[in-house]
Amino acid sequence: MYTQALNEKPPSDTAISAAKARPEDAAKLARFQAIIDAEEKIEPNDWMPDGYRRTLQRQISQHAHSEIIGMQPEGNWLTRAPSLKRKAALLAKIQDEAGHGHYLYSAAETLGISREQYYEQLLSGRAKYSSIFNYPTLTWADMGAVGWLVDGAAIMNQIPLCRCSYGPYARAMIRVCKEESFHQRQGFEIMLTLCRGTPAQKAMAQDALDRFWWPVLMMFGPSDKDSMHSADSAKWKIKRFSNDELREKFIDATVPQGKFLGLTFPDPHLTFNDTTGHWEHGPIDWSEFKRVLAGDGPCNRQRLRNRRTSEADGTWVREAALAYAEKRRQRLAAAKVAAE
Ligand code: FAQ
Repeated sequence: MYTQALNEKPPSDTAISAAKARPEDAAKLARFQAIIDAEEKIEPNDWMPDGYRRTLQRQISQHAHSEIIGMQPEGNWLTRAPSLKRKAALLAKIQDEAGHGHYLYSAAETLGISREQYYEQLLSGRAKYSSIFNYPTLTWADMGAVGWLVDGAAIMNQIPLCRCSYGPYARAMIRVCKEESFHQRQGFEIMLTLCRGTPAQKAMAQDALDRFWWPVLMMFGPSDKDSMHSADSAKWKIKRFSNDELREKFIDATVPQGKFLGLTFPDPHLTFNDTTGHWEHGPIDWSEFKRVLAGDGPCNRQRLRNRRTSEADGTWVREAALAYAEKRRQRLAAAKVAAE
């Protein structure tokens, strides 16, 4: 239960596909890879190796679960937003995240697993969702930090996914990225307002950065040497950049923004390397990442409990909708018989 643990490194999906390949599949596999190498899209009805399908089912559904669970940390501040304007913006952002979850479940369903099965994987604790959503949002400044940093990291990871080889995922990402960019800006604007406010407000913004910085860096996933899926995902052009490359791009983009805010980063080793032109960071505490994935982060239990409660509370709505659809179907069928 609650397991998000890192699994043992399995045999690579390419290796499994190759081992299982029957002679007639070799030609299909070659054709499949040629489509990908030519930068064309794989569509739901196209032939694809099992490993490609499983990778996408896993990644897209985890991504969808992240959007849905990711509504909770911000939902925590809806009733305490400091003004009507802030409340309206936060509400709209959270609704956008729900929309992203649903586009992503739709994309994942095209791979042969139903939305109900994906929900079941989440609710039973078998499926992962992004580690970042297991951290609490303690102050209003966290709404700034989530938008600025969490959505900022999400965009960095998702812009390349707009070019992912699987058509439905790539297309869903285009709208998601447009909305995430807006979320990032509203978060940065909350931080800017706080940093230009009273010393107490600026201290609140600094505290939010201090608590979110390292967990946000972990969002990009394990370092490349420990990333078990990256090799296959790169070959299949699902991933265009490695976890470490995206983490570095994010740090390079974000450090100047933090400096503009007049904030400091909670990393004494953060230094600009003039030779490489990149910021270098101190060691990431991967034991914390593993702990959170294993279900022992600050909010893992609460997040899943809330999700299960919402699912149970919504049962009557789903049942009523199905009963209404059935009545309507019967009425239309009866009207058709009467008209004949
Ligand atoms: N948390 O071999 P890799 C958002 C797992 S959306 C939890 O490197 P991969 C919007 C990984 O699944 C945020 N688990 O794996 C928003 C795998 O486990 P598995 C979500 C993680 O797939 C903003 C294992 O570790 N975004 O924020 C994490 O090649 C504000 C080995 O890792 C996406 O899902 C993690 N951070 O690369 C919403 C983007 N990192 O499955 C609300 C799409 C790794 O074998 C408010 N996903 N793991 O059991 C991806 O790009 C990739 O899946 C990575 C991981 C980069 C996350």
